[in-house]
Amino acid sequence: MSVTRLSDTELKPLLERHAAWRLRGDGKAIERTLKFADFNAAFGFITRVALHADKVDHHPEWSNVYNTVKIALTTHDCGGLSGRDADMAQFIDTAATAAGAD
Ligand code: H2B
Repeated sequence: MSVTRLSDTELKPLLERHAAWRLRGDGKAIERTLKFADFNAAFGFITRVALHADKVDHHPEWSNVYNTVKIALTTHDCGGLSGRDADMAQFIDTAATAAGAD
């Protein structure tokens, strides 16, 4: 399926709306680090995001060490950021707040 890469003009409001996310150096991904109370809370969050990611067929690049989850969002199909990353950032921000993440 073809996915369109966001233009710089479209990228600006995305970054403003999702203040916890930073544009990666190469401009092809946004990144966020989340800290939870403990591993249980972190893994619960990971599980909810994973099930959603599989449902919408858009998968984060991430790592987990105990209560810390690092996430990068990018769209492989267009080699950069697309509306799918904006939608995923929105889902993650809501799930993170619900799970009490910093
Ligand atoms: N996830 C991400 N992050 N980017 C993609 O382009 C992508 C994906 N493409 N998950 C999907 C799967 C694609 O490979 C399958 C075939 O639909």
